[in-house]
Amino acid sequence: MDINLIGVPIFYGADKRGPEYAPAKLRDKQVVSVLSKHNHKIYDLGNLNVPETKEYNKFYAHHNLKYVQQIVEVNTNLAHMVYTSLKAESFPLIIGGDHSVGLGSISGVSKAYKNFAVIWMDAHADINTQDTSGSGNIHGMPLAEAMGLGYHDLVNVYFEGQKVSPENVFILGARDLDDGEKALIKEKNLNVYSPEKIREKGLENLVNEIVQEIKDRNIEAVHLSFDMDFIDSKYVPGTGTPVSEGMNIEETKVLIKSIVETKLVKSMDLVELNTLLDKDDVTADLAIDLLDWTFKHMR
Ligand code: DIR
Ligand code: MN
Ligand code: MN
Ligand code: MN
Repeated sequence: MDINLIGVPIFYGADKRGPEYAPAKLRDKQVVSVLSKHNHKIYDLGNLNVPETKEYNKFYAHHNLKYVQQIVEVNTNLAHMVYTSLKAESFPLIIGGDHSVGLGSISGVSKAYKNFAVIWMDAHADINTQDTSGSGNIHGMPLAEAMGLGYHDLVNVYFEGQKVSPENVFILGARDLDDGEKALIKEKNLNVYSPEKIREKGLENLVNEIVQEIKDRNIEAVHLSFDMDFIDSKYVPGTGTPVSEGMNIEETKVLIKSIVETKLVKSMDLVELNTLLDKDDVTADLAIDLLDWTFKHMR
């Protein structure tokens, strides 16, 4: 497979320094040769430009959306990179950065595929809007914007309107939800599976169930968006908002393997590796290990 590696060194969505160093860290750790082992051809497209801004401009456009203009600009460019990669029959692998990049990735996928699903592996649901967010951090909002909910400039990134329909979104691992997010899950009847629910169903069973649903709907592609905080906080010191009660590394690998083996995954984000918070590179090494595992099972 041809893989386009796209680095997005952004921290604006998290409003906490650290995730912007993840692309360089993973390249230092030889991400390109690790992925090449599995008979893939890796094209490292480098990093997207992230515009500089002053911290006092944080709320320039909206009082509860930090750095919204910069995030719109980066995601517009990212969306086009993802779209052109898919058109060239390459696999876009997006290395964040914080999870605000999920909006650009999904937007690019949305232009390439009419009928696709998103599997969002995260301790959070990332479905806040400017009206429900307690933090104003846009990394807690990308899935809502991709579903057409939230601030106009974010909802209309790359092209106008909704990028993915709510029934095609599957959120795995969520265990830290804000009140507004809980209300939206009810209202839209979103597919959200906590670690507890995943274990109860059985890991492979759950993936089979999701795959059955998406095959019934003639879905042609799956975008996999992986937030490092999906994994239990005791294994991931190097992430901005760690949450306990998550799945362990083995469980995570079982899930990823069964998702990837469906052959439906055509694009992926790996986000929220915070190198400044990391301890002895354990989270960076884990990210490399997970990418190695993911692309070993990708055919
Ligand atoms: C929280 C945290 N729900 C927020 N979200 C995070 O700020 O909206 N997402 N950390 O990954
Ligand atoms: Mn996230
Ligand atoms: Mn998260
Ligand atoms: Mn919050």
